[in-house]
Amino acid sequence: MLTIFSPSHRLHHATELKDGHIIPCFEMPSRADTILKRVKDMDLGDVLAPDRYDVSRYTRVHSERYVRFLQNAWIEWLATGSTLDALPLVWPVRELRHDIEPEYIDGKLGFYAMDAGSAITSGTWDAVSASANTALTGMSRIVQNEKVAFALCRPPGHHAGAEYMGGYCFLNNAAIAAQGFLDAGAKKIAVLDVDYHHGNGTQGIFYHRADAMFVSIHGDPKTSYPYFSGHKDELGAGDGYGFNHNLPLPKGTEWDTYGDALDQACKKIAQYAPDALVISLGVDTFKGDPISHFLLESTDFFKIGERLAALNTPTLFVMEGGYMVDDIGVNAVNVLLGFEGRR
Ligand code: OKP
Ligand code: ZN
Repeated sequence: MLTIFSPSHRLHHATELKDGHIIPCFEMPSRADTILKRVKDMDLGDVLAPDRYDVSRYTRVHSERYVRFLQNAWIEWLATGSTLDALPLVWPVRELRHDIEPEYIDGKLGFYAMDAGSAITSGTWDAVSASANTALTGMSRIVQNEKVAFALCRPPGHHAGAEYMGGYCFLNNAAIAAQGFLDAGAKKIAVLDVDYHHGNGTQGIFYHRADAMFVSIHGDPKTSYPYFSGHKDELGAGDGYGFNHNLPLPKGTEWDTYGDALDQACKKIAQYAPDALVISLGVDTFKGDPISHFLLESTDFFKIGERLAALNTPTLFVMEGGYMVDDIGVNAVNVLLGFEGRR
């Protein structure tokens, strides 16, 4: 299968707060490089650079003012005299005002963020736009009759909502690609999110819509990030009611339980019969992942790919999380090899 990859991902390398210390983000450049190396070592197929796309492709799922914020944030941050990572420190929770965009960057950062895990740096815009373009290029190849493609996106996207960043995500690559399929003529699209963390951003973007089904298998939000979405009773709203399905699983989940949930998810998707399928591919479900709590083995990732191939639908894999840097190449590519019937 084709892989789409841009070295521009390296322009985003940020820090995060952990236990009172500022450390390099778990979401680091070596992740994508490790996966690319494995793609090449296993001869998965050709590796292409992404095409360029206009920001109007991103504003199909994000608000214009949010995309403008992402483009300008670093310059506005520099203008305050700061030179290190731009991190939010104040958020408009509950009864605080959500309707007025602050003029000052410190306020804007909180206004457009769900957490403090998504620092903006000098290269963030270039990296996140290349990441979205990577997903769009994979989508476009499938529209041109490729059966499957792997968008090796970094930074990831599934926590980014219509108007917010969070969880290392800025532009929602999977949602931008899914909307791209619809704009290219697809009538129905499904996004299946197998990252350990609930894809709150993708869910929110399509929550009111019947032309995009969102299904997610993830750590129960009662005990896992992002904590405030991903429960079973989130079924969609309005026209979108019945087109959103969450399958939260407890910490410590192993393949048997995971495989059952994957079967259920695939059944929902098969009933929906989408014209194309987008997989938010996180491999942080691995037993050794430093920030997640499932116990999948490297060989289990083949089985995920095999199950997805059985849906017999044009499929775009979009890379999301996975933080055990040495193993993520093997685990991510095992899904793709499983999909191709190679193992
Ligand atoms: C992004 B993706 C845990 C901190 C959690 C954010 C996690 C974002 C995960 N100690 N910080 O879904 O893999
Ligand atoms: Zn994750």
